Formats: sequence, structure tokens, C-alpha cells
Amino acid sequence: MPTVLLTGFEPFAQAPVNPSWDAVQIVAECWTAPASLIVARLPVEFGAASAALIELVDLHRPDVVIATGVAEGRTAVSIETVAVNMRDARIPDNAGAQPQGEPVVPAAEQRVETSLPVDRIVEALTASGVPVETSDDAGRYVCNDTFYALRHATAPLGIAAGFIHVPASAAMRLDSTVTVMDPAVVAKGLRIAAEVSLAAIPAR
Ligand code: PCA
Repeated sequence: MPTVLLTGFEPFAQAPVNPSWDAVQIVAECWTAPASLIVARLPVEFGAASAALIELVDLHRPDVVIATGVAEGRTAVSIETVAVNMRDARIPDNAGAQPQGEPVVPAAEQRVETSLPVDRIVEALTASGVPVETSDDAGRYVCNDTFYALRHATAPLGIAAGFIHVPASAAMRLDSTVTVMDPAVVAKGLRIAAEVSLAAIPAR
């Protein structure tokens, strides 16, 4: 049976929740696809998040890896296409680190791309009524860091791996001008993204 690894992040920046993890938990509760689903909550810490994710990849050898995080201001489920080799933190991470202008991986490629089937995911979410978009800017914070390290590590393995940013949720209690999305809707989008990615992997 194929395996999917799906991750969200712990809360950060004073928010009481992180909707990426809330949505991942809903996916886990409702999972019925003929594939094993492994979920994990990653720390919002430069380096530690990607180390934990890559350890899970080494342990479970998944066919599909989808890491997710929240991006305040996004109005749709955002399929990230590119990660850059740059750390530039506007605020400290949950361990107090605030790197500025450092590489994620020294002397490595400037950018890496998702290997998720982006067009098929966008098509399927659109057909299901889940607001979706592609993005070529995952930021310079812990999500980009994790996405970059994930693709840097998995590129030689030929697995479908990438990153999805999700909109804020009402439970984050942000300013009322920030667009929110119900984590249940996000979860539907993540489940479909995982199923489409599974369907697209070549038989091994
Ligand atoms: N979002 C942050 C890090 C953790 C999260 O959920 C980001 O976009 O980098």
C-alpha cells in the first residue's frame, strides 16, 4: 500500500492555533483512501522543522509528502511551486532564532521546485469548490525553509513532495480584515491534493 506523509505546524507568533495542523488532523480523522496516512506536527523552528520532516521521510519512505503551513493573508489554498535557499525571518521562530540573509543549505542550488502534480491538484480542487491558487513565493520563514530542505533531500528519491500554504482561520483571532477559511474546507482540499498526488505516482 502506498504511503502519504502529511504535516502541519504548531502555533507561532502568539496565535492560539495553527490551522495547518487543525486541517491535517481533520484529514487524519476522515481518511479512507487505500493508502497509509502518516501525519505529524512540526515545530516552528528553523532547521528543527526540516530535520523532523526528513527523519519521517527516512523512516517511512512515503510515496507522497505534503507539508503545510499557514500564510496570513492568503485567500485560497496555495500550492507552492518554488522554495528558495534563503532564511530571512521577520519575527523570531519558536526557539527565538531570527536568521537574516542566511542560506537554508550552504552552497546548494538557489531554488528548488515542487514535485507535486500542481495542475492536476488545482483542477481537482477547483472542481470540488475549494478555493485554490498556485504561488511561487513561500516566503523566507520556516515554511520556505522546510519546503526547501524537503525538496533538496527528496529530489534524488523521485517522490512527489511539496508544500501547501493555507489561509488563516477564525480561531487564530487575527484582525477582522484578514481572510479566514474553515479548517474543514482546507482539510477537504488537502485530502484531495493527497489523493490526486497518489493517483499521479508511477507504479513501483
Ligand atoms: N507558517 C509559517 C511557519 C509556520 C507556519 O504555519 C510560514 O509561512 O513560514
